[in-house]
Amino acid sequence: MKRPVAALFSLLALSACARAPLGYLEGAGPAARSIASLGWGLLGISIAVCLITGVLLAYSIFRRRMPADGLGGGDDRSSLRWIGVGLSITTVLLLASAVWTLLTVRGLSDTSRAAAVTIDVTGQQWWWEVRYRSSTPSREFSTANDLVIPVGVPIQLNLRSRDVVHSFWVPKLAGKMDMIPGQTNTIRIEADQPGIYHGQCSEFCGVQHAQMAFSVVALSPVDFEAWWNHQLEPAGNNADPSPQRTFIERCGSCHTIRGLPAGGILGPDLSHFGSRRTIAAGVLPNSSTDLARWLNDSQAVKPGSKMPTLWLTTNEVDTLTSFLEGLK
Ligand code: HEC
Ligand SMILES: [Cu+2]
Repeated sequence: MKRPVAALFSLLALSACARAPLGYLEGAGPAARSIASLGWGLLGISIAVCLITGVLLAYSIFRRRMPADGLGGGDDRSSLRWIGVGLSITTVLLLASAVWTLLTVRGLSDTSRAAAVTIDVTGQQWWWEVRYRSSTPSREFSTANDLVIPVGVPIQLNLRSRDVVHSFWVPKLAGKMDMIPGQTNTIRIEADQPGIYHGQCSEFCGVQHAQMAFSVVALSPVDFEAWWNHQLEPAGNNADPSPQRTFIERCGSCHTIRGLPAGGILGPDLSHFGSRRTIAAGVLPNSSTDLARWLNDSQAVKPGSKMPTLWLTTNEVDTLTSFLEGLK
């Protein structure tokens, strides 16, 4: 490589290292942390192997020149010894990497601590259905795109898909796990600290794959308990009846609002929609203006989405917007 080009590359690499928000490479929970250590460890081993190989190569090139007559001069036995040394180092390093990887993977599927909460997450084009499980059926409920969890305890996720293969990934909390139609894959996540952790579908699943995001909101156990109890309350039946009627007629075939005779399952459960962070799996922030945009023309906001543009009147958009934003 020409020297200026090499210099440019080193500069770029250095500035990337200095400025990259390395935070996302650090785990915020036990699973992500062991994956991050493994990643850094393997990176370190790879760099060491490259350096050692480079140094030995340079050494062998410069140390001994072929005599002018071109005949040997090398010592066969010492060359063989070097090959032996090289092979043993490689074998040890590769074996160590493999064992470390296997131990990490085994640690990830460790179920010795009982899961505090079990959540079914079903991927669909292009949003996440989230169902909280309980041994008491009346305490179960569904929501979408926001996964709320308590901190400091393992959470069991049962991952499924309703259509094509998706992949569930919250980089700061755990590794990726595929969501496969007709199969249930399980994964554990755990957050050390309260906070919001970004998640994203990481298996191409159709035109809006890139717009299939979600959030994991980690709360203190007390806040989590309060949140769960609040979610169980029926919503929507205390508003005035006209938006309810519009909702049941225009939206009830696809959406559920518990407490109303609207039980569609093609789209997200909207019972407590007003308390969600985003609209349509992270496409828009959840505000009145953005909800009105979505209701006006969902296909312009998320082309190809399974929610058709419904050609509502301005009046219908307005009443539905304030009705849904009120469902805290
Ligand atoms: C044909 C089925 C269908 C109908 C009818 C329908 N929706 Fe939807 N809706 C969906 C689907 C599917 C999504 C998920 C879209 C996505 O994120 O890709 C969705 C998403 C939404 C969201 C965002 C939810 C979230 O958690 O992010 C809102 C709000 C919404 N719809 C409101 C309505 C309202 C109000 C009506 C009636 C005026 C309506 N929908 C009619 C299928 C439908
Ligand atoms: Cu996807």
